[in-house]
Amino acid sequence: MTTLGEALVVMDPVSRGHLRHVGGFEKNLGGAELNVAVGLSRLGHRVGWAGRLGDDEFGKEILTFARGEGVDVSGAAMDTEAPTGLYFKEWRALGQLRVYYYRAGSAASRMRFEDLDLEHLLSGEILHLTGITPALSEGCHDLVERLLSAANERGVAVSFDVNVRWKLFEGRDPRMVLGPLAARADLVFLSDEEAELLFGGSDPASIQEAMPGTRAGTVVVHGAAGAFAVEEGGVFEKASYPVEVVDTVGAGDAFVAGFLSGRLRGWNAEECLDMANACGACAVTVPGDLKGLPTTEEALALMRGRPGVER
Ligand code: KDG
Repeated sequence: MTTLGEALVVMDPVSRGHLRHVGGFEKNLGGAELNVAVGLSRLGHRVGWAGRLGDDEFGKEILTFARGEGVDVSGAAMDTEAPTGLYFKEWRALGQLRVYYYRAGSAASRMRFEDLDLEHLLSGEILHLTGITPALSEGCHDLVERLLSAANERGVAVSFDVNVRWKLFEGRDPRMVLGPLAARADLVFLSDEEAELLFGGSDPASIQEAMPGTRAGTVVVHGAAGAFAVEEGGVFEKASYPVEVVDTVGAGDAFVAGFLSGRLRGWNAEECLDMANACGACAVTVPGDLKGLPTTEEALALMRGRPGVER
């Protein structure tokens, strides 16, 4: 399967508090779609990530890292005129997280539909996109619309994680941009708040009511307590795994990777949700957006109640 989106350098502060008081940062990598690709690769799947990176040190770092993780990056382009995007995290009092993006005008924001290798992108069973890409620029919005059409026409299933990033919308209404895109995906992932925003409720009944107006065969809503999936066959629910939370950023991507992994293995909705919850739980126990993404063995150990010491 394939994904497309912006990969970023992530600057994780070494201490909590306002960034003006923080003395140093740990350089990590992230970007929702890259996180999903790495997650799927660690779970043993063949996966490609496509995007546009600056032809700079950070772009080269991302490529090398993704290759090392076993992700096919042949769909990645390098831009000599625009940089790789980055963002800073700030952990405020009471664990409140703020992010500061430095990605306006980034290489990824200059992606265009005309430059895509459609054969490559649509060669898998599933194409995974998120609501971050259309928020990057008009060109990226156009790209996602046309890529969705191409996938729909060719019968490639589209997985769409709504992933609202308010700071990227700058006064535009995310509902107007993301609602029509989500309605054309086959599999839609939303957090509780995103379900409220797009479907008018985060309970199964609200989703069931709204689904006939969309193409989606499966809608998955996830929150801290657990997740449910709505399909033609009914509503399936799974509680999340209680773990020690260190960093929640990237948990949604780990969840998506787990669910898609289940799908690719031909599992039913309950089994997919279980895998998704296990992957999300593993991810939040490690700092960084993608460092805690588990292998199949790690996820299964949690699902079977056997995480522990290995000697
Ligand atoms: O889901 C985690 C992502 O949000 C993070 O890795 C960075 O893609 C990112 C974004 O746009 O915030």
